[in-house]
Amino acid sequence: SRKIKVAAAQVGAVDLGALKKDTVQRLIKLLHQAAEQKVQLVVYPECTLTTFFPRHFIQSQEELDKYFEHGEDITQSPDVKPLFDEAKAHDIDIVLGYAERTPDGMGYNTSVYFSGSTGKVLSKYRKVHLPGRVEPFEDPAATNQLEKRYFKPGNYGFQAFRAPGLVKDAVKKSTTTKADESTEGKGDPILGMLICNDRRWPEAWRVYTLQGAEILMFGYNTGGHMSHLWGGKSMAPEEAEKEALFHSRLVQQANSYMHACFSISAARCGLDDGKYHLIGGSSIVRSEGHVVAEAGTDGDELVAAEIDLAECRQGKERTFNYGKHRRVETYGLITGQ
Ligand code: CDT
Repeated sequence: SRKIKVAAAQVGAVDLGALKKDTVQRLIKLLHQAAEQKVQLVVYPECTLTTFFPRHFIQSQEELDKYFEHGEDITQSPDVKPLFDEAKAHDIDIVLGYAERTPDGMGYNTSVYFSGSTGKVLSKYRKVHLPGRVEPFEDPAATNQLEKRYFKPGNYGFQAFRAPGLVKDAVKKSTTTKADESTEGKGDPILGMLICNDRRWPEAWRVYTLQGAEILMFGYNTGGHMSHLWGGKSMAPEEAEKEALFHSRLVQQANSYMHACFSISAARCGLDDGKYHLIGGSSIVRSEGHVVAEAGTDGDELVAAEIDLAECRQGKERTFNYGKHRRVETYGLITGQ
């Protein structure tokens, strides 16, 4: 067996004026709960550190920049450093989503994988599938989704990586963090990160699992009342929330099963500024598609479970054995070739 105790750290409402350092204290509180439960890996949401600002049309660059982390190394960002220090002190690996402003001024919707045992960032991912629009709605009262305005599409692709030491009883320890085939299913776990809307795109899961990924991890900010943004029919708020939760669960369970990997999802949720609703539903899903654990609230909540990566072998070696059963000669249209 290859067991790991993992958790999604769901984060409830974060208002527009919330201070990052206060939000980070909430994240640390969740980390301490994780430590008490002997959790080894904690996944935080997308853009965890602030309110989900792409819902607002922000015209001042100075104002906009307050929602971003600047520079190359998030672990040294003064407001956020205490979280990484705590993760290191407790030897817990964390995935943290945040808005990244690079030194050359580009904005990305980013997440990092930080290893508690080494105190280093092992991998960085930048969101590929940016939803929403570049231009705001004409109606000033409308709730926007301006990710395409504030962020560039991620330019790192989907790079799977190893997390050394996470599986305590791994048969063979890897010597690098690169995902390689020689120890697949035996050594340190092979991981991948997605961010929110990416979870709805099977191509992203497939590129990771072609590299042997065993756990996909992602945070999300998913509006409960945003069917207009999808061009969908207008619905009563309760119906729209149910539909949003249904689709969120559906894509996570179906993609976990079809790609024979576990998945951990963490919501930023609740009612920001008392009026912008985001769904909860943070969960841990097994490689056969079953939900192991799921949030019961729309607030700060740790959703933890022990998982056994050996379970992935059923899908990876039988039902969805890529080497034996894929028919790549028929898939050219998917990549536009
Ligand atoms: N943050 C994010 O990617 N949210 C999207 C909703 C977009 S509304 C058009 C999601 O897929 O949940």
